[in-house]
Amino acid sequence: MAVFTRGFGGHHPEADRPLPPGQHLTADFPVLSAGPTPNVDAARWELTVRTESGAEHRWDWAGLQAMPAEDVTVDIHCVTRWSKHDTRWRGVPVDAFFEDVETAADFVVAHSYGGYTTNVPLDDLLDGRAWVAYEYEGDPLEPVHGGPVRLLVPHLYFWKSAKWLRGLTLHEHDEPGFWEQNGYHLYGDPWSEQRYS
Ligand SMILES: Nc1nc2c(c(=O)[nH]1)N[C@H]1C(S)=C(S)[C@@H](COP(=O)(O)O)O[C@H]1N2
Ligand SMILES: [Mo]
Repeated sequence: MAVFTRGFGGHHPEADRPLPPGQHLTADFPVLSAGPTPNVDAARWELTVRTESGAEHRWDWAGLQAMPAEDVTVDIHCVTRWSKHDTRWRGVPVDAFFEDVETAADFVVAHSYGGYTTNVPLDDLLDGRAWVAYEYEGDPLEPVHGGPVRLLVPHLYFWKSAKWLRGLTLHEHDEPGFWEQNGYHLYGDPWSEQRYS
């Protein structure tokens, strides 16, 4: 029986891991915000999920902390062409916020404190592919990076990961958000370079 060894003895995480086309790796964590950083106190933070029929489901900071969180390590890809490997976050899978939500809608708009919006198909937020995140690299999420709470959707360009998350609204049709209304792609898959529409 043959014995197979994985790789060739060395571990080359940066060199071996493919990047989406047109991206380069960065070691730092750039801040990209379309406006000023809103001052969102965890004590007054709320997340509202609103269905197409107007039903609302609401969580506050204590409610969020009581939900089962995960530590996740993911790669992120900004449409401005930087990517970052192995970013570590703590957050609650978005699935948990939809457990008691009755909806026939297929699309979500994420709303932020400060007014930013971005659209994502509901399926892309479920099955453990997206998180409501509140820690980065073991520390509370910094305000400039979306603290106290941001959406994390690492498989899409990072503009979909709404900082200062305050709401997820359900829609029967795909409603373009802030950048999508300004020429960015409705979906934003980095692997097929869906940068602009
Ligand atoms: N509320 C809000 N969320 C946002 C943005 C923003 O301007 N406002 N910018 C988006 C863009 S274009 C990117 S690349 C990432 C940047 O996140 P970072 O500043 O933590 O790197 O946040 C996304 N989420
Ligand atoms: Mo971005």
